[in-house]
Amino acid sequence: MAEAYSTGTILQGIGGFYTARDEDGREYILRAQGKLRRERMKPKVGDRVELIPGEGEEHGWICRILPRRNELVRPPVANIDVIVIVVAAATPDPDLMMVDRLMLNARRAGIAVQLVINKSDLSPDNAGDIVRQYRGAEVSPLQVCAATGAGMEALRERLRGRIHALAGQSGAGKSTMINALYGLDLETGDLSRKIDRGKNTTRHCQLIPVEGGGMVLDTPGFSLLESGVFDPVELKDSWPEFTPYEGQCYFQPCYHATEPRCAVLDAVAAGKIDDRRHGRYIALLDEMKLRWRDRYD
Ligand SMILES: Nc1nc2c(ncn2[C@@H]2O[C@H](COP(=O)(O)OP(=O)(O)OP(=O)(O)O)[C@@H](O)[C@H]2O)c(=O)[nH]1
Ligand SMILES: [Mg+2]
Ligand SMILES: [Zn+2]
Repeated sequence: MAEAYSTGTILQGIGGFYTARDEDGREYILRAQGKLRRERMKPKVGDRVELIPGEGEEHGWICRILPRRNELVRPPVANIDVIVIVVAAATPDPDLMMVDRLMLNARRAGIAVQLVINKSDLSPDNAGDIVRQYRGAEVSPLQVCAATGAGMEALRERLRGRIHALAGQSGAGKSTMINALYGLDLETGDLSRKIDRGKNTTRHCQLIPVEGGGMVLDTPGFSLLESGVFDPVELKDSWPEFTPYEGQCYFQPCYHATEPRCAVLDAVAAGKIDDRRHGRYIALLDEMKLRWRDRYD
């Protein structure tokens, strides 16, 4: 057997068979070699792997999984460059608590965030307000309208050549956006239509190569809402707005919650940090403190 190794990216895996794609766009059907299975190294969508192509109709083999830059458990994907958090300016009402949770979990996984405010046609005021709330959050907020295509060119440029996944509330317009960006034909619609379709909507998560060398992750119900339990004092590290004030509080470490002479609270009072964004931080902090306290239950 030819031991000609190639390197590829896993696009999808179904029933132990993986599809990988190499730099030149060649696709391979592969199975994981026994030694990977024995080491319980399960390839994930997004994994870079060394592979031996199959001959003729034969499938090939995944020999090695290259080190991951990051990985998520649910969905099981690796090496995502950007998580695009999509929030609608209206319909559904924007759930910014969910947005902040998604941001937190992306950050903790070591993945960059691009915030996109969709349906800006329905409420330009809300859209502008959301942009203001995330100033300083290092998410480069972008207002778009996936329905008309407004802002899509700018978004496409930011995502060019990168592996990205879209996350956000149901109905925010993620599928509409992917279709508008790349001329695809993913299913969109309102909730009632989706319920009508019943169980047929379950699909596997897969990476779709798009123009410019990037790939978009298509996965039904990509929630990214689970975060591990961690020491709540680390929570503030995921709020880039606080960074300029770190080390200036009277207490060290400081939760930036109720402490006296807190530089972050002063910045909130002075309007330098958005008070609603800080308020959601406090809500998440309280939640994390409870979970941390109960972690051995
Ligand atoms: N007015 C307006 N409607 C939009 C816009 N983008 C999407 N929609 C509509 O919003 C509805 C939901 O869009 P989808 O793309 O299915 O939403 P989704 O985020 O993929 O929803 P899930 O798959 O359930 O998570 C559809 O009826 C779209 O036509 C927009 O920019 N403006
Ligand atoms: Mg969708
Ligand atoms: Zn503080």
